[in-house]
Amino acid sequence: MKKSFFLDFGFSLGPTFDEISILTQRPQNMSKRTLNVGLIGYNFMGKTHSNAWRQAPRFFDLPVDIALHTICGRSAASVEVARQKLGWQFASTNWKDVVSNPEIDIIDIATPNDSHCEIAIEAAKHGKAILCEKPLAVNVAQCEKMVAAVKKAKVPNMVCHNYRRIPAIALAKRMIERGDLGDRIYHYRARYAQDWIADPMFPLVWRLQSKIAGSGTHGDIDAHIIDLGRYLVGEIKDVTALMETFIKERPLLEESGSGLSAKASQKTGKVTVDDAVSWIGRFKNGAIANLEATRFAHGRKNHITIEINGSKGSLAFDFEDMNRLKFYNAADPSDANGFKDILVTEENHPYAGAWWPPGHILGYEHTFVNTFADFITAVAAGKSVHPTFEDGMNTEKVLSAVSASARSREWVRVS
Ligand code: SOE
Repeated sequence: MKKSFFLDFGFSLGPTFDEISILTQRPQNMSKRTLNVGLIGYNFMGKTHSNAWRQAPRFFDLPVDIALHTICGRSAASVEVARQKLGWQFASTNWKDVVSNPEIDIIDIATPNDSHCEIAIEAAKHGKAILCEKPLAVNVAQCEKMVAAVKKAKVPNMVCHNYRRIPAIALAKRMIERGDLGDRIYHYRARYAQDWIADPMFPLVWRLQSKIAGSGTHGDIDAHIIDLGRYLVGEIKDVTALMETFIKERPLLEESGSGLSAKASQKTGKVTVDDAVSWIGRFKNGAIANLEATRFAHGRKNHITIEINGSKGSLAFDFEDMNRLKFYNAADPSDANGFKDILVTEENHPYAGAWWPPGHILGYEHTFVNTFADFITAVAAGKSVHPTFEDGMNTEKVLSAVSASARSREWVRVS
């Protein structure tokens, strides 16, 4: 380190230039340990995750700091662009180098579904904490291997079902546990609707290919409302389902395109996943499940609606108005009852206290930041946090039972 100008005269009034630059790079509490993250994947989810890793230690009082160490993807040029734009120190095109890098503490998997299993198992072997995008894998057998791997290695793990950490959803969980809806839940009704593939000319992206995605709308977005049902109401016992692929052939993807805004070429290929799924089922606690997921609902962009009816009241939620939770209390006087509109931004609401003053609302990205803050806290303590890989596997079991029922047209037990 360079000597201070003042030290030459036997006293010091402040730090040297080098010391100043170190101080400005590390504005956080110097005594905090820093955990290095390696992110595999850099598209839509790569972007949401990069933002969350950066923001979580800025807004939440976490026991450790986070460094965005390495971002990894298949194309050297694209991953370098992502590195610069999303703020990572290093870029790599080899995920095996990233998961075996001794400098890295946490592996974040944001790749297409068919690669989750291999990457997670390898990361567990190297003792890394693992955060994995949903669905956990493409089938139950893969999920079981992943659960076995993280259990054997005793590494913290979590599946990124970010909607659990919407403050209104976390408040719904608190209210249900407190008994605000009564001691019986009768109904869990959930709909997840989008429209980004409603155009038959939308190309055959990886999410429409069963080899890569496992399933279509089902694993992509039905998985989220299944996870929320398991979180808020309980485990599902049996199901009966209907699945449909409306557009069976689509233009192939133009070389340069990807993601949800991809471009079509002249050639076509087969769609090998579902476009929509509707199913009913029974929870182990006797409640009835009624779920629908579709990407063919024109006008619905990311529409998640939930209603839960219990013996003493009801809750209703709409993601496109995600700062609010509606509560109907059956005990209110009959001439003055109705749904109460709770603006979930008070300091004592889940997660809200880490953000802005009441009424200064949150958005989609905060669901990831809240999720990552909980994960970082858990990793610092050497623990997993819900939804764990085991939760991801149990959600996959429901997905699998629903698919089996759609094929057989019979009731299927979730096993
Ligand atoms: C595409 O349907 C997608 O990005 C999903 O993969 C996410 O899980 C969902 O939350 C938003 O839509």
